[in-house]
Amino acid sequence: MSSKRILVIGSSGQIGTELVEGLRARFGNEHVVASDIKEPQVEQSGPFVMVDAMDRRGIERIIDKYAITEVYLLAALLSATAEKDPAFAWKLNMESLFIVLELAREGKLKKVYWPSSIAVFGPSTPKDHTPQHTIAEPSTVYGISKQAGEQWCAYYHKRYGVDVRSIRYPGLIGWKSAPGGGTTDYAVHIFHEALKHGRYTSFLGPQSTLPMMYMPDAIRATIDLMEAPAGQVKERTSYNLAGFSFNPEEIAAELRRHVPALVLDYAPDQRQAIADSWPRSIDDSAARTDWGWKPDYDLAAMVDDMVLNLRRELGA
Ligand code: AKB
Repeated sequence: MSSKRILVIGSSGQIGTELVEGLRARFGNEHVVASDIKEPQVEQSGPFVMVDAMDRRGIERIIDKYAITEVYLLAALLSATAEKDPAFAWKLNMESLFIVLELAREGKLKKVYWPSSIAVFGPSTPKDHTPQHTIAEPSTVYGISKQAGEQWCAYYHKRYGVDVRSIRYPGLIGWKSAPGGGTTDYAVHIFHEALKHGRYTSFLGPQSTLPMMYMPDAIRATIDLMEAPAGQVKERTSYNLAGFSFNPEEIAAELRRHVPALVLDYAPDQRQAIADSWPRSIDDSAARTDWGWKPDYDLAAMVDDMVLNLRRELGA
């Protein structure tokens, strides 16, 4: 059994719910402490504690109590929610990162994981096969916080030797947990509505192509990056990661293999402008070369697996 002890901060969200499960399967239930200010979405097979990601003393107490060696910090306001309260989004997204980076600098943690996002890119970024290193002028507060966070991660690594690792997630699609506050959330909602009601109104227009990934790939990538030998982790800002890209029309076409009568309507809202500012597809060759990343799922395989599992879950 592993000697590492992991704390996941923000474990009740979309990624946290599945990451905790993945980490517990790999390192043992008792070796992974889940924490959040919200109750978990699923029953816990290991320790869960309530803590605010901005409560440094509370986090330190958990680190001491459970002899934590690694933190995965997932707490954040996502793109759409962050636009409703930019000042709080900046505070939460930055303060929580500083707390764990400082704890690592002080030698209380061996490793830190912090998620970035395709939101670091903006309207002036090349939209197709967006390179690892390119123009990144984000137009959302979420993107600004992720871009600044990436630079802080690189700074703490270079200046203090902090072993912090990061991935720029595309939109993530899974059936085990609900998304909250993102621009890519439609790609999860459409499955639920298609299977329950046979119709969906998309808040993004038909041609809004965005980079996406199936959650099992994202979880595997996250743990693989954290388990890679330090020398292989060459990007200390954050790694581009790609699964597949699609727009609402294309995912509806795939879904119609399972729900032939699916009706798709469009009512674009303020999230459209955010989607328009992001890349259509991502070049993840650095992640492939440095630590062997390769996705298992393409669009069709993801849709088949989502439908199979959600039909069972929903009894639909
Ligand atoms: C969002 O839509 O805000 C997130 C992301 C791409 O970071 N899913």
